[in-house]
Amino acid sequence: VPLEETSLPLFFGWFLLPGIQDKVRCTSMDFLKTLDTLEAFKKHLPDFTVEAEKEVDLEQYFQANGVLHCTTKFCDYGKAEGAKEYADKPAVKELYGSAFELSLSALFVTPRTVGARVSLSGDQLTLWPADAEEVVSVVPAAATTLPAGSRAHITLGCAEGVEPQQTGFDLLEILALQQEGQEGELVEEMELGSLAYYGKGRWLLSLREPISAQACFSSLYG
Ligand code: 2AM
Repeated sequence: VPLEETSLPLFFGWFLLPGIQDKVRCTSMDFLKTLDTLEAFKKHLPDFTVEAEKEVDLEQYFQANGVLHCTTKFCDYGKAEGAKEYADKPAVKELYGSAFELSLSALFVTPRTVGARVSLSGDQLTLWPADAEEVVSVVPAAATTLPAGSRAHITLGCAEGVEPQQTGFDLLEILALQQEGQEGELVEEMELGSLAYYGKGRWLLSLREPISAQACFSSLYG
């Protein structure tokens, strides 16, 4: 009996190949290392952490775990809504095990998560579930105004006690602000790109050169 007939995975997604995982981790570390030394970051530190700390070491603050990936559909072994329908989609079956080039266009940091925004191509959007942005209770603007694929991201780290799915919500929140016309306060031109501040401890670094990341579309049973 094929495995897919007995159970569904924890999630489907694109899993970064080992070499590019190292590169993305290093880029993210470099960014965090620089960010927490910037005067602008120190100025907004009270937005970032509730504790009356003078400094924060961002590399320590976020915990990374597991293989870097961009979740398409969280199935929770079949318990999540739409899991079976997703697994049965022709595109999912056809492209399972195929290689893709993901484009990482931005890095973002909030008091809860650090992640990379993934800008999906038309091809890649065929694997994107229609309901991914329907998180009205968490980010009200997301479902109505943001295009499909907006939530696509790679979680690079979470603060203690924060669930990984928070990374997607944090990204949607920033994109919803942009959609409303809030450009963010341009803080600094960094080597990697331009850094903008969106209030409440939310930082977005738009990469000058998007990172092209080889990834395999697959699933994790965990
Ligand atoms: P992430 O995609 O933001 O990193 C296993 O927990 C993986 O599934 C993680 O990568 C996690 O978050 C994602 N995940 C967990 N719960 C989820 C949910 N309810 N919706 C979407 N993705 C979820």
